[in-house]
Amino acid sequence: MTSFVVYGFAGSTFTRIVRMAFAEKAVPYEHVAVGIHDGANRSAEHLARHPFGKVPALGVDGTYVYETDAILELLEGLHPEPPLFPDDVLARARMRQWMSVIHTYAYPAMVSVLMWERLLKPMMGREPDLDAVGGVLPEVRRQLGLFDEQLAGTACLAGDAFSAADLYLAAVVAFVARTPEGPDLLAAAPHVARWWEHMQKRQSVRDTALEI
Ligand SMILES: N[C@@H](CCC(=O)N[C@@H](CS)C(=O)NCC(=O)O)C(=O)O
Repeated sequence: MTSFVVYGFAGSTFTRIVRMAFAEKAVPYEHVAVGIHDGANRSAEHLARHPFGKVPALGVDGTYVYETDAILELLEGLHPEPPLFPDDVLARARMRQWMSVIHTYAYPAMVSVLMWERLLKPMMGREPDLDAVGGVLPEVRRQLGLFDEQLAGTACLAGDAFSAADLYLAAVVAFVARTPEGPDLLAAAPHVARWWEHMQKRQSVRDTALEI
């Protein structure tokens, strides 16, 4: 049987996506902590797993796969049940669209700015940059509005079937919801709020929840 090792840390958005995917499929894996705030991601040991110094990386039978999207592809191929990638061609394209949107646009706004300023800096005893927060909020609202439009018509992000796109969105909305602005942001995106209520009941989301 294939053995898996997930290298990353609990607070990492992308590591959480991979861990949720393993949990959804009930596939066992070893989790090896690699932090980014202590520079462990830049160590020679980790660069051998992920030459760009990011987490997660996946160890699989003596080799490494990196980039969350690629890791999910591998997992889906080896463990197709329950599916995280829809069979329907349009739904699969929609899933890829939202995964890319979250990676490319939502993560920088919602995690790199809003979460960093509002959750992480205060946790480290540092003052948030409120100008940066104010500057990013219109874009966060706009993006939540796009997810809301999609979720107004479908139960899940890529359609009515649960998919990897829901894991991507869960990993960023989990942070947004915990910011001081979170309740107002979610009140303005009621379909996202309803979806998030459901998502929080999933075992994969509960098992990977952060204790911050
Ligand atoms: N493209 C990567 C992104 C991974 C990523 O950005 N991970 C963050 C943590 S959530 C990281 O490693 N940051 C460390 C850094 O940028 O130095 C993927 O899809 O896995």
